[in-house]
Amino acid sequence: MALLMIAPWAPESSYGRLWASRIRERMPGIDLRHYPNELGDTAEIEAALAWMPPAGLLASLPNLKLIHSLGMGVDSLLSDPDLPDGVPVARVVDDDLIQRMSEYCLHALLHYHRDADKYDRDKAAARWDPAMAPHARERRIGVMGVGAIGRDLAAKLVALEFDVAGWSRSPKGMAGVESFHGADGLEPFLARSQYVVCLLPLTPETEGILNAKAFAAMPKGGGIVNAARGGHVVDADLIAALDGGQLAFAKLDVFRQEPLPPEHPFWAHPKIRITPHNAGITNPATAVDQILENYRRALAGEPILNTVDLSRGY
Ligand code: NDP
Ligand code: OXD
Repeated sequence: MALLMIAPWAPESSYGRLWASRIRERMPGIDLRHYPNELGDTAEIEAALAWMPPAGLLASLPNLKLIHSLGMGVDSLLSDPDLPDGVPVARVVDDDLIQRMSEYCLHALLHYHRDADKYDRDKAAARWDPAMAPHARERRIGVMGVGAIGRDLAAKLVALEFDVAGWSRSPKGMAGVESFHGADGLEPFLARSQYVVCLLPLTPETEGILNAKAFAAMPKGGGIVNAARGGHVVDADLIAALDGGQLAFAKLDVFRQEPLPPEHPFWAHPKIRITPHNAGITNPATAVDQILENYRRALAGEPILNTVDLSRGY
């Protein structure tokens, strides 16, 4: 029995070595193989730990009992048209990663809430021009997706006294957070949210959800933070909303194509801030135990933790 790691980073990179050393430390004697060089006999592979696997690869492993995402998102696994039937798909749900994601979003939101770009411009012009920022309770923030990450972010925003709403598929009862849900709840949610943070999974229902219609529904002069997936944003609609003044800013961590190509107009856009999909990088030190617990469960035929509902896509 073997665990196959299918990852876009090289096993000899520092991140690759961190994963391998942590896995071997926590499960001595494990037959850990890296795709493609150590694939070996595919019949011996009983679990795959994957991020962006080549389409069809998982289906070529005849004795697979578990497909485990290397991160919280699973879109790069579920987009495989040949995803094998009947094999559970699990994801990482890790407090370390959740904290990093909330921190990223808070940093972005506070940046705009306190008008940090103005003070950068003022510094460049040696201009001393203090202005009073609105109180947090006058700032209406909308969190799209209040699952593991969005719920944590919303609670932290409430603790800072922001006026917070969440949008999800099912209604929520979070203290201090106005709950909107379903297709009918989207427009009123957007209409009350000056700043919108996207923390949705990428599914056929959420693809392109941040589009011209959504931006037009938001109050003029607001902005978005997208730390979920690039496929949530319609790029041309975002640029038009920024250029036309409907939106004042966008902070983007994720893109339809990653790395973001040098010729992409987002790079040079003055109202867009970019980070290279590092809002929350899975930390092997904290995530490996739950992955190996699932590996043990798969081998023992026990129920798997943090499984994905394939019909919902998350
Ligand atoms: P969860 O699965 O825990 O939560 C998803 C939330 O989205 C839920 O509240 C769910 O509603 C809601 N949702 C899903 N589909 C819809 C829909 N059609 N309409 C309305 N609401 C919907 O996800 P996580 O919080 O764990 O992660 C969210 C995403 O963050 C990941 O899928 C990944 O893409 C991204 N991510 C990005 C990282 C980065 O570094 N940039 C790092 C980690 C994650 P309900 O509660 O009703 O089910
Ligand atoms: C994730 C990510 O989904 O890093 O975990 O994007």
